[in-house]
Amino acid sequence: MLVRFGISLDDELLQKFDRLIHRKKYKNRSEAIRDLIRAELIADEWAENAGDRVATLTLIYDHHRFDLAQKLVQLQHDSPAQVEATLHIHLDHHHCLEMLAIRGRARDIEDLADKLSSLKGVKHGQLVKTSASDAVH
Ligand code: NI
Repeated sequence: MLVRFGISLDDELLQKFDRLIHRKKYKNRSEAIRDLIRAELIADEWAENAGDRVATLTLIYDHHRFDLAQKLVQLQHDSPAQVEATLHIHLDHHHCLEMLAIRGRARDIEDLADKLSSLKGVKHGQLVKTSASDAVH
């Protein structure tokens, strides 16, 4: 069931919001507001450490770094979070890009992402926390 409701806000704030959603290619305010609400609900879901969560981690690393590939794999095996799939791309002579789909408890996923991202030779790590649960859609 679709429910309509009104929002009162400052006209300057509304102009800023309209410029933002135009840049982000939203067709209308309703869809933009729905996505903002979902993002907050997902953040709230992740704040609880109960239940299954799902995320992707993207890493860029220097594969010439001694032992790095082995450490990355070891940490994944040791984690209570489950790495469901990985995608590895040999970007150039020095760099690998790796994407990991991870499932598990929120803190276990964050802990694994922090450990992998902070290894020497890992140049960038970005964790995207998401959700497909009924609680947020
Ligand atoms: Ni590679």
